[in-house]
Amino acid sequence: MTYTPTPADKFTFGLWTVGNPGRDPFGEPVRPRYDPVTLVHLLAEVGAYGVNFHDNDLVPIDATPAERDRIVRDFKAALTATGLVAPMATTNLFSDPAFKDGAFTANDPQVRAYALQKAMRGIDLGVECGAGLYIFWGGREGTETDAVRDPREALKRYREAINYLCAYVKDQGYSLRFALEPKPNEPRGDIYLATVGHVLAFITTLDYPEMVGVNPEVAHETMAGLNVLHGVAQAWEAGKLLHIDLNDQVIGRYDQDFRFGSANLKATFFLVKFLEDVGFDGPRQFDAHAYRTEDLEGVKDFARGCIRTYLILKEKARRWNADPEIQALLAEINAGDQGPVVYSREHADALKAREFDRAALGARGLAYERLDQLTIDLLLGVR
Ligand code: GLT
Ligand code: MN
Ligand code: MN
Repeated sequence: MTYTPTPADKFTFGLWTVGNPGRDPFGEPVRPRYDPVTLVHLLAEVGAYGVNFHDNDLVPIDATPAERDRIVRDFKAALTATGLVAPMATTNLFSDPAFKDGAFTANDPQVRAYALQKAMRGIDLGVECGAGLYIFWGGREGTETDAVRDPREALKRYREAINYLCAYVKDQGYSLRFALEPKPNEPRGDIYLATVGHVLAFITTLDYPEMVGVNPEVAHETMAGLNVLHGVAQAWEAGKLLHIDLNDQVIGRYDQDFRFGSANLKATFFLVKFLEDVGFDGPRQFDAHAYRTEDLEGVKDFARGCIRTYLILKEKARRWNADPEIQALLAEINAGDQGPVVYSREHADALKAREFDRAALGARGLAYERLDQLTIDLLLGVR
């Protein structure tokens, strides 16, 4: 196998990922900042299908209108030259000091208004570059102390902002959907809408829920100590999985944004298997960055590694699904399943009267150890 990506894989990267200069809270950048055109060419070189961006990854926050137009023209020319697409865009509502208390949820109404203005301009920019999806990651929407804001007020403001922006998109006639990206903490002490579950519930309270879905990130759910796959599956089942951020993270650590699959191989395998089994056809964005030890070649190694690991695990998933021993075990595990249980008075009466051999149910071995070891053998390449 060569594990060569194709456009149908829809592998994308943010400009901020391969463009990450390796700054951290304790250290200065270790790599130069490359311009968007250079990064588009780098992504084409490593086999990506698309590139995503924040408004200010592309256009600096203090650019003049003429500079903006030139930058957008050059970026679009780079897309044409490389054949890359820009399926997703987002707003940077977290870097500028104006957003130190949040953007849509900030206590200062001027900050909230500025955030809406910036988001509308970002949406215009995204649409101009061909994006069909717009992400909201509320990095600064949170607190260090709950003395400053009632969380209900924060949710009310968040809702107001998303409703406003949905109405803006409709009014402009854009064909654009939103995806909210949860994260439990960092850079705030606590961030509102902490997990996929919080976001799914919040969406049902919006004016245009059909326009809004979730963008789960592997690292963010893992930071919350959760099973990413379970959140992703629930989003999928609700028809809300519009996009996914793939990376890796060790539970209990700082926000690591590691190369996809580099920390939790088995969890990563089951995630890839899920996305492939259900036929998820949204972009698979690698939202990660290279180790701080890397130069530009190392950044390419990082990007190629994300893609390669995905494709290897996709092939492993195909083999898992075709493995006779694994499938026989699954058939055995699920033998006796008689389909959905539907309520009727008769069914309930019969069920209440039925005798169960509780001891036998509890005594039966389920062979899950064998099934898991077969999975491990397959992942370790001895099967
Ligand atoms: C930032 C964050 C990511 C978000 C990006 C979109 S920005 O890098 O860590 O998880 O997806 O705003
Ligand atoms: Mn992300
Ligand atoms: Mn992240």
